[in-house]
Amino acid sequence: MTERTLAIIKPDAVKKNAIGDIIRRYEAASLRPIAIRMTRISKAQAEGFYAVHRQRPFFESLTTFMASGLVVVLVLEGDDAIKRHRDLMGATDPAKADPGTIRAVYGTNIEYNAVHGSDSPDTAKFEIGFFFSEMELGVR
Ligand code: IDP
Ligand code: MG
Repeated sequence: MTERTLAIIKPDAVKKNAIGDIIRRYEAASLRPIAIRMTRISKAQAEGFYAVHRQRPFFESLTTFMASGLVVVLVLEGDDAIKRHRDLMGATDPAKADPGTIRAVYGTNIEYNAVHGSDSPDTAKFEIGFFFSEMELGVR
């Protein structure tokens, strides 16, 4: 089934000059970018985006990290996009991610792990709407 998912190339991966290679990996996997923006997320926006994690011990550090530099946010569309994107990303902890996955290649540690991907259809809907308007998504 064709799905949409939200991807973020996090500040650590942007600083590693990995934007091009990461987007190439999406396209090679037939996860087509249908909306894309380079931006800087404020601390408050990061707190809203990661609200589900607000009770976690890493919340403060994670939201500071996400607001620490430029990010690239994208909507990817493709067959079974949510799960296939997660597979391409690899496990949350780059040390445990399968070899060749984006996090294995570009992640530094469990927090600075290069990329974000929605984890369910409901999450994808919330996360896409967080960054992109109906008009930007429009007819694709
Ligand atoms: P996910 O990004 O693989 O879906 P989540 O559990 O949703 O992982 O966590 C969101 C983000 O929070 C992770 O991508 C990572 O940046 C950070 N994070 C997750 N677990 C830890 C931890 O144990 N320590 C520090 N940061 C963490
Ligand atoms: Mg998650």
